[in-house]
Amino acid sequence: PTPIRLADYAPPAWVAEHVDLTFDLAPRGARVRARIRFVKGPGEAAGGPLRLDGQKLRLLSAAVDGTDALPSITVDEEGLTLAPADNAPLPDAFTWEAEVEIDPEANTELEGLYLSNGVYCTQCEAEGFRKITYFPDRPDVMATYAVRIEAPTSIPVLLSNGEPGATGPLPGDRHFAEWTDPWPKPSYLFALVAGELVAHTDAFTTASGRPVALAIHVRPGDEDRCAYAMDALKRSMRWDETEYGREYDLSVFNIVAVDDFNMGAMENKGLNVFNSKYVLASPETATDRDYELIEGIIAHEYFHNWTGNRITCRDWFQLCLKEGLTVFRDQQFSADMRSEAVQRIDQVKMLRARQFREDAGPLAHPVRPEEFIEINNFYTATVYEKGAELIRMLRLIVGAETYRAALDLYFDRHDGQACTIEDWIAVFEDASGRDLTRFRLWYAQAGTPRVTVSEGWVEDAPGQGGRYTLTLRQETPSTPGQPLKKPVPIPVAFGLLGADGRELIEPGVLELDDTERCWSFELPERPVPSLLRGFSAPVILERRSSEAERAFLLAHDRDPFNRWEAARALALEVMMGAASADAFAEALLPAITDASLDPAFRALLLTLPGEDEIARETWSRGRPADPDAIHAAAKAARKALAEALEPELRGLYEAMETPGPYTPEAGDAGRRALRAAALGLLARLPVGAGMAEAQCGAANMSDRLPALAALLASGSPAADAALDAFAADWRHDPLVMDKWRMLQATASRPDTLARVKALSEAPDFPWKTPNRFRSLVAAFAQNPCAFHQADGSGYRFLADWLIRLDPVNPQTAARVAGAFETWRRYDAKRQKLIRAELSRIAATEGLSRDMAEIVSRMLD
Ligand code: HT7
Ligand code: ZN
Repeated sequence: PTPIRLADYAPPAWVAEHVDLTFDLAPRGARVRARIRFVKGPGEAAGGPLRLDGQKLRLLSAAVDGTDALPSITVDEEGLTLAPADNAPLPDAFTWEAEVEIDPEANTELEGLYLSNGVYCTQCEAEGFRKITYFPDRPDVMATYAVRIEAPTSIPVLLSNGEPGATGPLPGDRHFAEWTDPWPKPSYLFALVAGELVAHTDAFTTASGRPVALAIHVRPGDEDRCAYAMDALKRSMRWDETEYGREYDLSVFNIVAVDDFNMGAMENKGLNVFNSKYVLASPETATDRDYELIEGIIAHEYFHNWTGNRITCRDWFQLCLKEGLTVFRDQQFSADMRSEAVQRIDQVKMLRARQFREDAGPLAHPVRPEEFIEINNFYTATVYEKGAELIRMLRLIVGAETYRAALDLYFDRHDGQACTIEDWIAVFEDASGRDLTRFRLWYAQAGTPRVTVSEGWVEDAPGQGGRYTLTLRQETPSTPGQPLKKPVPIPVAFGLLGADGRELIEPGVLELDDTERCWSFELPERPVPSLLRGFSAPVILERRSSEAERAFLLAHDRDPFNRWEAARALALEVMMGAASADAFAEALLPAITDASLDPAFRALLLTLPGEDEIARETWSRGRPADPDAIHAAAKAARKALAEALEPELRGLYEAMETPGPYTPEAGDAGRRALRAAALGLLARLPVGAGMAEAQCGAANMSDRLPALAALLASGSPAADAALDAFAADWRHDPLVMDKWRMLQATASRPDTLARVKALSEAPDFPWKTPNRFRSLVAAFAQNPCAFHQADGSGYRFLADWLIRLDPVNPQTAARVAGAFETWRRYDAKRQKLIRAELSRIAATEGLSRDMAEIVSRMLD
């Protein structure tokens, strides 16, 4: 297939103003009647042929302005074209009517209208609406919608976007419900849900006093697991009012949890649809991390109401316009709800693990890509997480107040529009008066800049202070299709510390706006610099630094991010065999036992880098990564650290016990996290296995799951019985069993692949449900050791499953295939094995567009 290019963008020839849809729901033959008012579009092609996208639709009838004596109509696999004909030119405005039949039950791709566990639901982003009816399925066509749903009364709940309207009975045990959405929206925000659902309800009053009825709809039996999601929703609504001045704009806000879902959630106007994993939580079934994710994702989808829905993207190349901004907003929200420092560290860990990895491999692409074959392949860490980092940098560069002014201007200027990154940058230029031409490069250029640091110190006279010079130099390695890179503006937040830990000057931000820049400071003593505080830019900072200096920053830096960063750098050296565990333990000890520090932060200090991170680091230092050697070294380092800190770890384990009943509140969660980190290390010692085994009996999942993980890591023979007991308790709960499968898939045990294979071959393994597939197959592909077995059996296992899933659910299959993207990190033999599997996938007949694109990019 030929790629779609940003440079080829043309405004639509026709735009839909209003859409009337009537659904007659049935599992195998659902009928959709559409009445769409079209007017000429703004572009050059205005008034020319009308192209409507449509896939897997059976066209039953069509009419223009009420007559089936149509202008010329040509139907193909991808849609239809309505062209003026001699006898029937297209009028300046007209009403298109069509009735189509679709097959929700056969829809395993989970795009368009499908059935999930008996619940009808839709997923239209990015291009799913074309599987529901013929339509110009592009985000710059924004229309109002009126929807009527007709269904058997056995399906009591009928939902769509906007405001509820009439409901009533129909002959033959059927009924209907009507919805109208007054806000013009692109088709990707359309949604319909129908099923036997129960609602957890609540209410919210907006800042200007408008009441909003809130409801979370779930399958019967799940209604008592919605309270946290509802609370998070109300907090999100209030936060958007106070922090961004954005009020909700309908009288109802509905959320539905479904079991089959390709991603986390979807921000359809007034009707958010969620993967049930990110809604349902109870102390017994969900971990603290689950609660945190629920809070963040509920907020993210809610915030889209303004950043994505009221102001949307002109085309899919502008995806970061809504996603980068909305991720940044949800990050701000989580920082306000929880510990800002802990949130920032977690974000950076994720950015490095996923986005830096993407930027360094064959799938690297700019935050605003310039071409794609399948847009589903571009919902990436680069678009989302790096996109958010760009906004964080903009805010740092212009300042918090100007940022808010720019956002106010953005909402004022562009409400109701489909916009571009140029529109976005323009509001910042207008609000700040700054020229941000060079900043745009961040959107256009792929790859992670490397910033190297060199320093000089010239003493005035002994003991009299001197001149400190700091030189920063940037370079971005080439990425696919972009061999040469230009320098980008990099804000480097910094401080200069004296020997006693004091700030020698007021901390600030250095703007590295060229390939190299040098700054000098007159100081009373030679400083230790603390650079890139708060991770002020998405770059790799390279500075030669001694163990002593890192220990100093770990002890004294007032920036918590750089404190943690110093600990991480030390830990990496230990795990790569370049520093001793004892020295690291000594540096770590004061911080982890400092009761004035947040336990969640201390837990992060105590959590050693994963083997994947060590593999990345090894490769970036120019050596091929050997997963077996890395595993052995990491295991030894963990054990050595546990031995060095044993009494303190035991002390922390005792001290961090949380009294009282479980609450998901961040303070308690932090104590549990620190306790789990201590247990994770202690489990490397004989004493720890028993402690882990005992904790496996905990009533809440936040204590039980890490205990089971620690028991597995300890190699104790009791692990199997504990796994069995867990399964016996939770066999009835698919979301909890996902955790059970994931633990086994990511365990570093000699028989991991055999176990995973056996679990995947069990006749009751529902692999077509994405959560189940991810919990086993995708989780195994993240196993740093078992996946990379030297004989290639791990790679073969993944490839076999991808080939099986691809025809069923290409979007999820292609996403999981990304596990191969790091193949260049490994030794020649493993590279050859992975290439062979990728080639085998590529040669599979009937491969989806999603998979074909991903695999060919990885092979290039
Ligand atoms: N905007 C949504 C992205 C999305 C998606 C969600 C569910 C299933 C398929 C999907 N394709 C794209 C989710 C978000 O970023 O909020
Ligand atoms: Zn989003």
